[in-house]
Amino acid sequence: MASSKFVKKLTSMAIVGVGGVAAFTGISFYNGNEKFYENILMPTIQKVSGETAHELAIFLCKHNLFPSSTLKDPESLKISFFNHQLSNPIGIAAGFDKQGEAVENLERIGFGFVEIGSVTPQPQPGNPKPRVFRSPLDEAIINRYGFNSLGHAVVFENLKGMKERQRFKGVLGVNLGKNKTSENALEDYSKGLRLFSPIADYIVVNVSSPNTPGLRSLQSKKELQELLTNLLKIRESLPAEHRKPILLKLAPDLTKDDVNDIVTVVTNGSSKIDGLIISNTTIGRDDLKNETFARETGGLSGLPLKLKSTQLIAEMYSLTKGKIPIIGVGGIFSGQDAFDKIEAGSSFLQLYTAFALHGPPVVEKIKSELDGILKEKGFKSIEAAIGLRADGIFGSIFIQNKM
Ligand SMILES: Cc1cc2nc3c(=O)[nH]c(=O)nc-3n(C[C@H](O)[C@H](O)[C@H](O)COP(=O)(O)O)c2cc1C
Ligand SMILES: *[C@@H]1O[C@H](CO)[C@@H](O)[C@H](O)[C@H]1NC(C)=O
Ligand SMILES: *[C@@H]1O[C@H](CO)[C@@H](O)[C@H](O)[C@H]1NC(C)=O
Ligand SMILES: *[C@@H]1O[C@H](CO)[C@@H](O)[C@H](O)[C@H]1NC(C)=O
Ligand SMILES: *[C@@H]1O[C@H](CO)[C@@H](O)[C@H](O)[C@H]1NC(C)=O
Ligand SMILES: CC(=O)N[C@H]1CO[C@H](CO)[C@@H](O)[C@@H]1O
Repeated sequence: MASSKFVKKLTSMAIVGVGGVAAFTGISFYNGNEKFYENILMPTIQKVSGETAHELAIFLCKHNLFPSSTLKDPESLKISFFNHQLSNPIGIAAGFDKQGEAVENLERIGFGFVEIGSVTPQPQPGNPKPRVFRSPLDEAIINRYGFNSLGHAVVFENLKGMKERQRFKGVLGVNLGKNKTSENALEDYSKGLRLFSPIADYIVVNVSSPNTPGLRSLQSKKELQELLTNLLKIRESLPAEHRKPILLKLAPDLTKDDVNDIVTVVTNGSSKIDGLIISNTTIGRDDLKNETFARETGGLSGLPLKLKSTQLIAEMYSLTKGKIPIIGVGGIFSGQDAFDKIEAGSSFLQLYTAFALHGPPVVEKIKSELDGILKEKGFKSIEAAIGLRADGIFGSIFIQNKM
């Protein structure tokens, strides 16, 4: 039943004709399983540019054209997330639904929670195109979007409409960005915090992006301390029901000193945040097979990021003694990848690249594989496995300290 509805929707969509993509001639082959995506939809999507593929996927989501997942989330995957209960720990990472227009369909696809953004105060166009590159060979994406955003006002309206429809029952994160030309990161983030706190279940701020000049300086201890202390103060000034968890998202390209500084700040009284998201994309280009791809500038995600992000998770988990919940993200394609991130110290997970390259079935695949691994190893829940192998087993490859 879901499938015939999907075909009908796709047909009407083909009439609407997104970007002239005659993508859906294969509609009649659709039988509601992974094959439709692997053999028809995803290869078609691979033929258009990275950004068009992204727009197409957002279009499909926005109009609820991806069918609902038929998998009932296994009991073992249940986990509490701050004051909420998730039926599974796998969320969609920031950057997919930048404008907050696809939230409902993302939940129906089977994601346990949804993070939107990054959203900047004023609208901004981001970098010139092309700015998204895929390498199926490497199972990787490089992007240099540069924070294209419709801005706070539009994204807020999108989310408000979504709340009013009352279809979305899940957990919503809002990832805050700052305008490229903005001199004052705190001002941009505090605007975002005030505006989105009533509507979001958690808020994310970041300390790094590979594309915005001057960004890395924020990773210096004092600035980070100041930023977080101020944001937490602002949160305290909000009505109690609007005080939401604040999470900090980290880049994976940190020196040992950076890591120590961040740990000192995020565990210290007045700047103690509620969680970490590890990690964002990397500026590294290790182990890439596709040389054309490797030459593009921007943030690299997917398989080549996997180990680096797992190592930083393990390191952070150990240094914070497991006291700060971690959302693990970076190159999760399978149940084993998810389980590794959990054993390294993540309580929750997110993905982007696997979803972009393989479509919705990858979410069900990861969930059932993870359930299988937990059962096979005798874990009744995810909680029981968090951080069990945080101490050294994933190795450590810090980049050299700058000084
Ligand atoms: C095309 C693209 C755009 C992204 N945009 C953002 C963004 O706006 N804000 C953000 O915090 N992370 C962004 N990310 C990073 C992802 O949220 C995630 O941290 C990263 O891709 C690693 O996960 P993955 O290997 O599963 O893709 C983006 C990633 C990609 C591929
Ligand atoms: C290599 O990278 C280029 C640029 O992203 C891409 O167009 C091409 O499809 C990639 N090739 C393979 C085999 O992944
Ligand atoms: C955001 O960007 C716009 C346009 O680039 C700029 O005018 C503005 O000062 C920036 N900062 C804030 C806080 O809006
Ligand atoms: C902890 O935070 C306070 C400000 O809230 C600061 O004065 C102090 O230096 C910090 N401690 C460390 C070890 O950084
Ligand atoms: C992560 O990096 C991407 C570029 O790869 C950027 O768009 C995004 O805003 C960054 N996010 C954070 C939270 O650092
Ligand atoms: C998406 C976004 O705004 N990223 C920001 C991350 O943090 C640095 C430092 O404040 C900003 O300059 C970036 O713009």
